[in-house]
Amino acid sequence: MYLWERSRATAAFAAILLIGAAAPARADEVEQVVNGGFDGTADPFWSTAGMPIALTDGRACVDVPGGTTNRWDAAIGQNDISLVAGETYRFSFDASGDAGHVARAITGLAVSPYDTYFEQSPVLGDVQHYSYTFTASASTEQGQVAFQIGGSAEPWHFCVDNVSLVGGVPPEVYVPDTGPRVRVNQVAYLPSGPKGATLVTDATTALPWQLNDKNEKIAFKGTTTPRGIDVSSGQNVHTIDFGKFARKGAGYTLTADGETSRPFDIDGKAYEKLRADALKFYYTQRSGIAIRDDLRPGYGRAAGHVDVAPNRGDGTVPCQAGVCDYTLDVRGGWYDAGDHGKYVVNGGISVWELLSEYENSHAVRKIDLQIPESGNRTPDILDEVRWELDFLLKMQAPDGQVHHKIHDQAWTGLPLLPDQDPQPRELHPVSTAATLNLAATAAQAARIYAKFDAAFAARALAAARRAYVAARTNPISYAPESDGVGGGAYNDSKVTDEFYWAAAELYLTTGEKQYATDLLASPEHTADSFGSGAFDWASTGAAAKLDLALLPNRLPGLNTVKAQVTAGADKYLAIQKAHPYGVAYAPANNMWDWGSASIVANNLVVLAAAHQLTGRDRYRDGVLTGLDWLLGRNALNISFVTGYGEVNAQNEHSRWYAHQLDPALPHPPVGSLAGGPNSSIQDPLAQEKLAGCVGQFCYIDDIQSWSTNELTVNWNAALARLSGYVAELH
Ligand SMILES: [Ca+2]
Ligand SMILES: [Ca+2]
Ligand SMILES: [Ca+2]
Repeated sequence: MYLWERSRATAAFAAILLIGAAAPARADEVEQVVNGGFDGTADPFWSTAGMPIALTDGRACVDVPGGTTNRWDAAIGQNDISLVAGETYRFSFDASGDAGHVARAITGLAVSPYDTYFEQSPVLGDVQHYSYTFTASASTEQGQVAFQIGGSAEPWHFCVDNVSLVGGVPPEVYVPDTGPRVRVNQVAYLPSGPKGATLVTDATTALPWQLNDKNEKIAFKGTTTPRGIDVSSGQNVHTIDFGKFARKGAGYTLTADGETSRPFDIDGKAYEKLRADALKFYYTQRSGIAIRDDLRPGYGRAAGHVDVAPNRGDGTVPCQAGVCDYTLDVRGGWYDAGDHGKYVVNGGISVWELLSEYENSHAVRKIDLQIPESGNRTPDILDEVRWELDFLLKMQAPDGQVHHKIHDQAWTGLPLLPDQDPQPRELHPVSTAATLNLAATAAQAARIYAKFDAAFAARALAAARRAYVAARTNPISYAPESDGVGGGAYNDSKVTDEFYWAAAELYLTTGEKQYATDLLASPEHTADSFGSGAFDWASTGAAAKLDLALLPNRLPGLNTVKAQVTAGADKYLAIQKAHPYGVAYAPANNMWDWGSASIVANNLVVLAAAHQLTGRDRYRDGVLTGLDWLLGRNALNISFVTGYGEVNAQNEHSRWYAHQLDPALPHPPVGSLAGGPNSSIQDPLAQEKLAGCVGQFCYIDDIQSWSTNELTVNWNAALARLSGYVAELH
């Protein structure tokens, strides 16, 4: 089995929402709320101190005090609610409030540990009816329905009426809105590149299609190629090839079978912006520094985890109990994903891929990322990666091994800005994988940063050598799968690939024979490293081979490594050719992995490497065709990149880009790559809405779906390198 998943604790509840959807009544529906209409009295509802309930026109109203911090600092609710695990409930109410204010409506446990079983945070205005359904997975007689309305700087007015929690409601069936049946890259095709589209249809014989320009004049036409049933989606599909049309322009559409696609451009410019946006993503992921609003309008925030309350801070972090007797200063680095954890193995692969983009591109050195270090004499991409490298170096233990990760003691809820996280922080045990991640990336950094900061380069190389020796001394310290409370486990018990990768980077930097000897003796050297997915945080053999193949070195028998890279690329090309959506990824049994969008992107990076190695057009064309899937030519008709394409992912799971939960917070920044379809749907929301999903359909753009729709530093590194390659093609 392919090791990909960040094992995580599963939440103890399931939730589903449908605004305004009235489920059909059933005989066994039971009202759980007493006096939800506030008839003559507010009893048995309670409210927090200093905020008495007034009955106004038969509704319950309160003057919410200003100056509170948390949503739960001001609330109205009712206790003694009964919930039965597995039952579906409809939670509904009428609410109003001063425009723009938010009520967090919850069903949860009224006693410690105050679990939340369901929550929604509608933005209020004039009176509106709200209705949601969810399925309880815990049984209790001590449930609670509440409206949490604190957290506002200024006072405001809130009213609620007709509060209802009805049990025995049939669950809603979720049907995604997939728009027109003609599926295209919603961003842009390169004028000189291939241009493919996919038509979903019942027809089994060829159909005419036409390309229209922005004035709706026919620019080109042809007939479709029937492709039968696509395994990855279960759909009957045709493909459309308009690659011979090469006229630049904006606002083109494709029409076939009575359906017209979403608009797209024929132009390469978008990819220059995308490559920069994909890199700019890292600044707003930074820990340990205030994010400047002048550099990222709408994203400014206080520094996270710098030892200012309520943060416990990352300045003197102890280990988990019994793990070590020292503390480390591990401030800085990037937050890994939508949580506040920092993980060496995921940071390591991200650093590698971004530095790899740097080593393979001259143009990227000139890109202004609008970060505090812009305008100094170091390329911004290196300044940004340095923020993470300094953190990785701090994670090295006194004996040369490296701590696997540092994160909160317990999982936190959403939304939660980094500087508001109250959880204690802990270092987790050292691991061989983390130690080798530092060896690989610090060795890579040593050769790249030497001309900008010789002292740093020397320090990095010394740390890399020390880590490599420490890993050889401790070769089987595996991070356990069970260590997934408060942060992802990132467990990996196969580290021959990490040993190979570290030896490769040390060899490329130093040219020393000892590292060549280790490379040639490694079982990875002759193994096929190009599996269903090429490389990721747990599988680094292919990453090493790309660097050995592309960078100057004198490794004996190097041609066999180059041949492995092109053989891997040929395998992905063959998969793509057979795929009617042009995907260079065909997981066994159509079980799409966690983070599939980044797996697709990284397989395309292998094609790009083969293009660099051989100059053959078919690899370049494969990259471009594969890109189309990420940007809208897919079963869901959605671009997995925020801000790119007419319909794009914008509610990725994050504690601070949590606009879906709090309108005062932003969406994820443009250029964020969503996780993408994940057949295992580990989160409760996906389990509710996507049960029984086929391949490509196992995705939902909802902030609660952390297993299909998170964002991470390693996934964006794949997008950055891929879009960087594409940006330089035209
Ligand atoms: Ca009433
Ligand atoms: Ca700079
Ligand atoms: Ca591994």
